[in-house]
Amino acid sequence: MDTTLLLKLLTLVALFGAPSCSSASDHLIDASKLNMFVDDLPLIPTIPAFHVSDGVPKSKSLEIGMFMKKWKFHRDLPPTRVYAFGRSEQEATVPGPTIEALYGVDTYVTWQNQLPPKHILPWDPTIPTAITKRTRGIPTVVHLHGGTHEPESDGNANAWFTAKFEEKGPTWSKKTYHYPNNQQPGNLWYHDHAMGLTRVNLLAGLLGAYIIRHPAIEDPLGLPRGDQFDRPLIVFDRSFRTDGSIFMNSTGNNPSIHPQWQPEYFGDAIIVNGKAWPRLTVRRRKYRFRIINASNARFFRFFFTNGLRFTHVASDSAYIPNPVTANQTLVGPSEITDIIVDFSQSRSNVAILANDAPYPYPSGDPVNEANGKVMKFIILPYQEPDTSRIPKRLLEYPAPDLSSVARTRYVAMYEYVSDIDEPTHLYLNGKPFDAAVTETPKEGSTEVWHVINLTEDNHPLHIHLGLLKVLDQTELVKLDEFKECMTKINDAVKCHVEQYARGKKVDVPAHEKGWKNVYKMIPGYVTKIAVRFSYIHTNSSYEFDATAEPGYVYHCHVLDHEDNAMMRPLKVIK
Ligand SMILES: *[C@@H]1O[C@H](CO)[C@@H](O)[C@H](O)[C@H]1NC(C)=O
Ligand SMILES: *[C@@H]1O[C@H](CO)[C@@H](O)[C@H](O)[C@H]1NC(C)=O
Ligand SMILES: *[C@@H]1O[C@H](CO)[C@@H](O)[C@H](O)[C@H]1NC(C)=O
Ligand SMILES: *[C@@H]1O[C@H](CO)[C@@H](O)[C@H](O)[C@H]1NC(C)=O
Ligand SMILES: CC(=O)N[C@H]1CO[C@H](CO)[C@@H](O)[C@@H]1O
Ligand SMILES: [Cu+2]
Repeated sequence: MDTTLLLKLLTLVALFGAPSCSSASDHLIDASKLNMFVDDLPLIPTIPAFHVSDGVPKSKSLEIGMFMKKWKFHRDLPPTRVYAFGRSEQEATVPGPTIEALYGVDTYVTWQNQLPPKHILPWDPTIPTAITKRTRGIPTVVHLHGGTHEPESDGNANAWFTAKFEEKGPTWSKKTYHYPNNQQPGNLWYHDHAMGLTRVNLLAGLLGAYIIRHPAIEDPLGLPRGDQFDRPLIVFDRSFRTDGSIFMNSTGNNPSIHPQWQPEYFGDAIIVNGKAWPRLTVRRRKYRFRIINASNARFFRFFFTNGLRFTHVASDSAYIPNPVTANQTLVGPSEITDIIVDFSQSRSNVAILANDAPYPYPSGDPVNEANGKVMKFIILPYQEPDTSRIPKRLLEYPAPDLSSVARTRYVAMYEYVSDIDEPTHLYLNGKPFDAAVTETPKEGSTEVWHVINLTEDNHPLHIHLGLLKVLDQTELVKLDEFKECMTKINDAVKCHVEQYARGKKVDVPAHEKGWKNVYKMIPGYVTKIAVRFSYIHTNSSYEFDATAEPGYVYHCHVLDHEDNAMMRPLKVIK
């Protein structure tokens, strides 16, 4: 290390304090030494997001805090310090309580930051980051992922706040967020979205499920219902030290540029609903599992080791028109897959839910014994009556009207490397987050975006507010030539993208053909998506002002990429 670099690092340490987990205590747990399937799958507490008075559902205001507490991730692990959502410190859980909202009934949430000033994980002040000026405190802000709501309640990355709202980011506008819940029923989740801290705040535990139910149209479908048979499974990966603490490397891959940031976090233990490789005893009948991939960067390709198949009924955001039965499913970070598993079809009394996605996906290391297993289902031996069913038709929403596309855009994904060939940062369209907004869709319009992945990774692209439908995925031929042009002038039209987007076409999997809010962008491909800036279940316009400040964002949902800084503003205009 040269002396200027050393000085720079020492200055940073002096400014921000030594990262809480320095190498001296980095004794990692070997995840493969932990016994699997020894903890029961926890039943995550639910919070109804509405009141019922005289049989009529009414809107509700909730206060939900973020607390530091200890959490047992595994029978044989010491308690782990985490950040947890809950109505009180005692109630708080990892993942946070599942919020159950009702279609058409407003929910108001005051998200309260109750965190002590010093972060339990290392972070990096050299990437674009929320940094407090006057006080100490951990910036947080909550985004309801998949929600159709006003910009002021969207959890803009710069709308962060510290404990007791003592200090606030530049786009902070209100304490109480308003979720109108008047979109299509489906699976959402809430999580931290603070500038440059999202990866560490989620790693610490700030995430939970949010379900919008519309009983009038969902109940007739006859799918499995109730807390026991309809359950979120929130899956993420973590590594631990022998003292139980979460391990995140405090040394970056380019420490002279970014002392701590690394391009992808991978943990070796797979956690479901807050327990490492849990087990669940199930009856021989159908269950619905809403699986949320809340990993920073790990993709999962789920399958059952005993060959048991499952049926997709929805993805993130919305139901699909017809059920799709499969034996495996690839779930990218922040993607949600909503499946029915019929354990009466199981030939054995045990089914292991496993994962075989390489990491980073798709060209990284193969899974090992530890991260290749997810959880175990113990299936009771006797058949039992099951009145739930999987109907032939689910809920269908109109396809995008491609004859009236308002605008075509190109979104190119770039990764930049240092002279030691290690990634330093990633940008969309070659622009940092704080460059002037370039994506300004008209409220009510449908656009077509060509997403051009010029990197080696698969990036799950997530768009706030707008819903997307994948149209096609086409391989780029003569990639080096095209990339050279793009690297020079960063203009897909002038670089004649249409002359390069002529390679293999990859089919969109049947269960991902519906409306989504995030999709995996294959490296070396152009993925064409229709993006709709209106509701999909009705032709009425938004019931809020989507054009208000601070606007929305779109970004890669590999959290380590999003933080540095694969995120751009998105401003809806009239
Ligand atoms: C932490 O990251 C540094 C830099 O990439 C690497 O050399 C080191 O092996 C990592 N430590 C662990 C425990 O993974
Ligand atoms: C979860 O999401 C991460 C990043 O968003 C992705 O890398 C990972 O593959 C996903 N895992 C599963 C099981 O879907
Ligand atoms: C799933 O089915 C396909 C063919 O239908 C087969 O090629 C694949 O090996 C199966 N995967 C698993 C995990 O059983
Ligand atoms: C919305 O408009 C389209 C085209 O005008 C029409 O076909 C459709 O029935 C309308 N949908 C609803 C829910 O009114
Ligand atoms: C356009 C481009 O550079 N694409 C890259 C995408 O990722 C693959 C590897 O998965 C690379 O080979 C391509 O160069
Ligand atoms: Cu990414």
